[in-house]
Amino acid sequence: MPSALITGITGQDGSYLKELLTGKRYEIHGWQRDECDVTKPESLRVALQQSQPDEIYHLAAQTHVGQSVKDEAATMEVNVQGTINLLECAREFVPNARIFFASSSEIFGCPEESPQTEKTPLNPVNPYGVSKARATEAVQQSRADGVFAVNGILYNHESPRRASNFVTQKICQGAAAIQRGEQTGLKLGDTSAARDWSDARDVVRGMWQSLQADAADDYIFASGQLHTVQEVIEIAFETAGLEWRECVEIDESLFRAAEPCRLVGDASKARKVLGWEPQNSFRDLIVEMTQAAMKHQATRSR
Ligand code: GDR
Repeated sequence: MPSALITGITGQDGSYLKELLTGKRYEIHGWQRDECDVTKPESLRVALQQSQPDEIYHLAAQTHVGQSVKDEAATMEVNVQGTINLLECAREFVPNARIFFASSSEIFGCPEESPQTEKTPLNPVNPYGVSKARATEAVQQSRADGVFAVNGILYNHESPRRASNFVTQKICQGAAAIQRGEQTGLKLGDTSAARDWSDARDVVRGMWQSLQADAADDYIFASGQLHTVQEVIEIAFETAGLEWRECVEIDESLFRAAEPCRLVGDASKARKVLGWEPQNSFRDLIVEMTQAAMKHQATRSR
């Protein structure tokens, strides 16, 4: 029976990955921060020695871009030092383990080219992007030293399990709450911002596929399509049967100091080498998230 260790197992991606690997009969070891802290090498050592995983999925991170501006030190500690600690401990105590690292499109920031490929130069524009860029390079260094270490360069990916501080879920849950009369309006930042959004369940499948390949490499997982926050609003409010113009308010305090530009990914390599095939479309995903939010809120208020 293969075994896998997932850091950040309670997050959106960790929870879907756990289900995917359970279905493939893996023995799963998961860490939440209170059980094992990647910023503490000693706790990592104990956890790795005890679990002896064949595959490690390193998903634990400070994942909120806006928060990284407010707390740069903590973002660097968890995202950079935590990843380096994990790579070093794994090399020492489970040298044959295959490692997946959840990198991010934010490493490209304002890139020279669009769409981006695995060869696009890194140019992050916020502390989160800088932290993921440094960790991505640490993973590449580890690979050069002989470790099977993969960077999955993940563009935005969403699902009904997305936390509500990310914009798609904020909008879908907001529309559902307004429809139920629990909320009167929804305040948002820059609605002209555009992103390349995929379904988290498609991305998680790619994570697993990348560790089954013959050799370790970097892979972009993205839809290849740019959509705006405004499009998310229109789909979610239409699904909830509401007129968005009557509900959405722009709040300039929610604008970010530095927005990345034209972050859209070319996932040809993942498709060709790994046979990765995303299944869900942007529109269907936002409809599903809104319907799930309406159902969840209805159940909660019963
Ligand atoms: P992002 O996701 O920063 O791209 O990072 P987020 O959903 O937070 O923002 C997407 C865009 O929406 C704009 N926006 C708002 N965002 C939030 N959170 N709240 C608002 O009210 C709001 N109004 C407008 C933002 O300015 C931005 O342009 C996600 C995370 O999952 C990262 O961990 C991951 O690495 C990247 O995606 C790829």
